Amino acid sequence: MPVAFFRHSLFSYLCKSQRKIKMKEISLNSLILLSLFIISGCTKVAPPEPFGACPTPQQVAWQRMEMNMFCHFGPNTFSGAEWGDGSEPEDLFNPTSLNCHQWADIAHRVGMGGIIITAKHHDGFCLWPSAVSDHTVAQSNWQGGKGDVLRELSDACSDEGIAMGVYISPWDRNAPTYGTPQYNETFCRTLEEVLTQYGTKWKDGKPRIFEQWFDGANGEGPNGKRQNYDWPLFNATVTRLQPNAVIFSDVGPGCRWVGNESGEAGETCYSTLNIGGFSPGAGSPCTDTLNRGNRGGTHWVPAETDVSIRPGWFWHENEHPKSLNDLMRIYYNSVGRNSLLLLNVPPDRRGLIASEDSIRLMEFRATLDSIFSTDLAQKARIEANKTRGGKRCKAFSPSNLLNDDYDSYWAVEDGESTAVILLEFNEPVTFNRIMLQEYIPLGQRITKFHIEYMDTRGHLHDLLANGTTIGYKRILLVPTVTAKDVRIYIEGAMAPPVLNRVGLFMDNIFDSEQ
Ligand code: FUL
Repeated sequence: MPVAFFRHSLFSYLCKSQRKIKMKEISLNSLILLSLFIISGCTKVAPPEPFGACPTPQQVAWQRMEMNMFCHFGPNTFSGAEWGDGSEPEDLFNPTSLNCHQWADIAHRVGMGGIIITAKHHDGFCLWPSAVSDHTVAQSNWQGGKGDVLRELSDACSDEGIAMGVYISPWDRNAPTYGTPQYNETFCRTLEEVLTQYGTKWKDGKPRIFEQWFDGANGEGPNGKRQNYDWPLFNATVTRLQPNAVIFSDVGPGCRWVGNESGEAGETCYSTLNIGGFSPGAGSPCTDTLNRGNRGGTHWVPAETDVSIRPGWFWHENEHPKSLNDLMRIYYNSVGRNSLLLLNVPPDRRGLIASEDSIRLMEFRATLDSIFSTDLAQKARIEANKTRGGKRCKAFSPSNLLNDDYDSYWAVEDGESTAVILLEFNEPVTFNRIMLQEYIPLGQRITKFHIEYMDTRGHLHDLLANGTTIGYKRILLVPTVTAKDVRIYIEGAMAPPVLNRVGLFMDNIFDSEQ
């Protein structure tokens, strides 16, 4: 309802009422309420309806974590392999000074909200004393067979306030029943053990797992057979035991593989995916689809970019962490493209993150802080040519794009699919990064945008052409410019655009040519 009409009808209601009721009968309270109603101008304007497949609150919380740490750790750390064949002697696993607090502390300092550990990789070795396997820490000499990596990580995550997730590979090159229907049952018992005993302790004393990581790999087991995985049973088991866990696989249901291991989400990246007829592993959609998602797809299955800080997933003696520039590229190509970054930082044979990795991570954090702690958009006067409820409607005002309240956003009227946002500056600002965020609890909507700016001499220039998706967060790398104003043209959307943040930043460090 247009504000003018709304205000007019309120006024006439007031006048009519005044005729009927004597002034003294109207309580002071109701007068105050009515005045507030008139001043706000849009108290009754409903928020936009959610559009299409939308995230669960758990998926929103997960996406807002932005970066998590992956820890590949197990017999491969000691053998130098990437894929153990399951015949490794248990004694091979022998970290000399395991300290999961060090992992959690590093994750915390780098701004990662969670750690996902390879509780069981393809070699089948369990990092906890599993009752359904005889290939575990309990059969090793490490800590006299009394050690439990998952317990230590659960305690460390609880102490440091870090969420804990688990990678549990269905492919098991050690399990004797692998390749028979019985294995699916055994695998569920494995899940049950982990998902009931481990995780970050919450106030209610119960351990929580924030993400269950399912690898779709399906090779041969010890008897040369492949397994027919019962994915519905596996997923139902996770959901029953850890209802808040986001389940990762090639096709979700909680989040999806981004389609490569090089740290690159699609420039166009939808969080929605058509999952009908697909399954994890060989039955998944092609990697290009995983990379980009499906426009208006049937399910909310956002992309997770898993990539290692080192060449391998596991720690290897002669490998070293990637450069700071590479980490920045990965950040822009994942978090900056509507994806969560799951950065693997493999502990070494001591059971510690090597200092060269932790130093690189601290440099990475310092660089992110130096770029993103000064938002030049904060200096702008902001306007939009359209606002839901009209210009005076505070609830959906473009000024919401400049605050840090996640749940306040700018929106337009139903039926609209285009709009222009203008940021004007008293003093010109110099920047080369533009950040945009859609308010994803209401779905992903924007499909096309471009950006222009006015230089200090009053000339208009294209800054970015052919923008497609935004999603939870989009960070656009543009040439360094000095602008008197910035104009964001939303040219296409599947439903009325809803944005909750606009930011402008200057990055003097990352070199895209390197
Ligand atoms: C893959 C595995 O085969 C790799 O070893 C690694 O764990 C990676 C994250 O997932 O599918």
